[in-house]
Amino acid sequence: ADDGYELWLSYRPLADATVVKRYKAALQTLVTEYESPTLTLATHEITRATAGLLKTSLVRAKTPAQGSLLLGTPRQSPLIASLNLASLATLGDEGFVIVNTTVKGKPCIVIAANTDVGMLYGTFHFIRLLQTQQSIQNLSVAQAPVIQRRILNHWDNLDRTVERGYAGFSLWDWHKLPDYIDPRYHAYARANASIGINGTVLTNVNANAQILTEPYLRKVKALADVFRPYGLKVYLTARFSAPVEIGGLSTADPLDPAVKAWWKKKIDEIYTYVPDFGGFCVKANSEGQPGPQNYNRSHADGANLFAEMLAPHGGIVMWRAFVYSNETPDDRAKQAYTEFKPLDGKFNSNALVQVKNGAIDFQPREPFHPLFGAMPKTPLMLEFQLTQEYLGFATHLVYLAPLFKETLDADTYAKGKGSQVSKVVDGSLDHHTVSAMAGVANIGNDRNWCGHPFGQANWYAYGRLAWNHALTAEAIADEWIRMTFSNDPSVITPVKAMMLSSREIAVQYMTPLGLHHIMGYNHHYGPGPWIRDKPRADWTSVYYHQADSLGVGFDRTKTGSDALSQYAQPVQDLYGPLANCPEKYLLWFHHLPWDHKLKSGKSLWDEICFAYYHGADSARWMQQQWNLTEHKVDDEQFQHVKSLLAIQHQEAVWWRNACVVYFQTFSRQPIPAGLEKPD
Ligand code: GCW
Repeated sequence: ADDGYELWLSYRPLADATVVKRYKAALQTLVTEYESPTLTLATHEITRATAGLLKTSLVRAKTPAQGSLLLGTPRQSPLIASLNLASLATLGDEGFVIVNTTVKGKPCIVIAANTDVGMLYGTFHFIRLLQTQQSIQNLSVAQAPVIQRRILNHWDNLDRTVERGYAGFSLWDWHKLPDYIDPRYHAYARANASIGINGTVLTNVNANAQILTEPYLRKVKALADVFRPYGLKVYLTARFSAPVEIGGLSTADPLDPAVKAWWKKKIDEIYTYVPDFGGFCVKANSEGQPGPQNYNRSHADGANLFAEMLAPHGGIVMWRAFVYSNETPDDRAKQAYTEFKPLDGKFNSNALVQVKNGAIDFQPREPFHPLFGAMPKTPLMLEFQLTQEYLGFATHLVYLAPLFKETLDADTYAKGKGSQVSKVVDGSLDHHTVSAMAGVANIGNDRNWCGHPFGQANWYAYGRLAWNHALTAEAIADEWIRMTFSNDPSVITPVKAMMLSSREIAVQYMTPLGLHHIMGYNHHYGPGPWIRDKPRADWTSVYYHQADSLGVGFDRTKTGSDALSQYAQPVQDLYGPLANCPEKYLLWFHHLPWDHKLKSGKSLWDEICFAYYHGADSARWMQQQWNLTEHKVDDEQFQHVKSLLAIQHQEAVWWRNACVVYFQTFSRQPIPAGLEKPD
């Protein structure tokens, strides 16, 4: 057993003999006509996959024979050029086609693309078809990604600790780089290529300027050289005060000529090490980080400084919109919009504003961030968090694709009905030529990469959705289960049911009905609705739930903080009137009396109790689902997940008890009959 090291690429032998026989007949010869580092990766991958899945080895050839697989680009492969694959014209640098056709009179499966990286993506797609036991006859696949830059953000520090990381230490062994290349760097790049992730920000957004010094740039170059053939570009975080900290200047004012000259020189230097460097991700004037506002300049002034110097090299700057300050007494949910919306149109074309999915902070559930749709002149990135900072770390099983989809599918109404967040982010709504998505990685040096075996599904789902946000959470779960565990329906059915409900279950036992940010102080693990008296009001829980003897919830309507007015009118009409507001967002937007009647006919207090009890019971149901897979999945993984699910259930009960008892001190009502049974 590999205990998860091989991720969704373990290539265990397929069980269905009929399928294997059919695949073997079609896959006897591997045809390539040229050499390149990326083509070598693709041929190794297909060789490894067929050896594992089919226990067969392909014969290498330069011309097709019976049952051939032909890989390449029309530019380098005369056989592929002769096919005149018209669809390639529209598929760009990363798209691919997979077709069954006849080449030189022989039946052949062709994986072709305009670039080798596109061909590598096609190869992984093809392997996925095999892993999930789909037909490889009459294939006519043509795909290209909907988002251009599909990026992981590592909050990894140079001492290898990982901020909000729960899967061990950082993968990047800075001490031994550049000379020692950990084989894991290859495994990491390979996993990303298999799901189309094409960029990685190596360092924490709470940045250390040292990464920009020459010794570190040599290390970064070593990583970039490993990643390049996999189509994976390196990005870094830039600490705004670097000109002062490592440059010896007395200011970091973005409009100061000496500061500009320093950054230009630094950026030019980076490109001598990494000619395809992707650019910078910057957190500025947020949670104590330095930024342009220290010099009375705007976020746009700050972002454009980098954008200008990166543009000649084809780089971008990703300027984060996660800003809030305690000095501003306003609702924290409003602050990003308040600061950024007026800057729309002021950013250079290669400056993207990176916006978290919701306005508070990666909660189990948040309505979409009001900046989406509000800055049509600026390409907005969507930032998801794969590491489960507020969702039970690497201990709780929470499949995040339903959360991602909820945001992507949310309608901003910015240009009328049908203006979903996904269309803002892929650039189609406002006709942007650059688009990007970021996922805060849940990866560390744990043997199984993500700590929880099911954390891998979140890395996987993020990559798949950045490639194609129209995929459903269910389809992605189905693929991942088959690739990771088994094609056996008696495994797929319970595991999929568990995964698809897991996020809703976590919402129920943590923060039902629109409650948010009531986790333990600072670490954000476990319940802490009682948190008060902290250095900042918005670091307490009482700020967010506002419970008192009359009721509970954060009033964000006109009678409260009016954060609702940051949305387009139809969204206001949906969330504002109590009769329309979906109950999942109720206490996000409204402060309501404990006896307020909900759609079920129950009072708010009773419904809160039911949610917490139901959530905790459902965590037990998850254990039962998983138990159905015993002896049908790898035993080590079975035991691992089983132990974690037992903890999750205990902690769901902890959440339930803590929250119900705490809120009861305000509601002063009994727990509804039938729920009080001890657990
Ligand atoms: O979610 C919060 C985290 C911080 C993080 C910050 C951010 C990297 O608690 O640890 O800092 O967001 O996104 O910048």
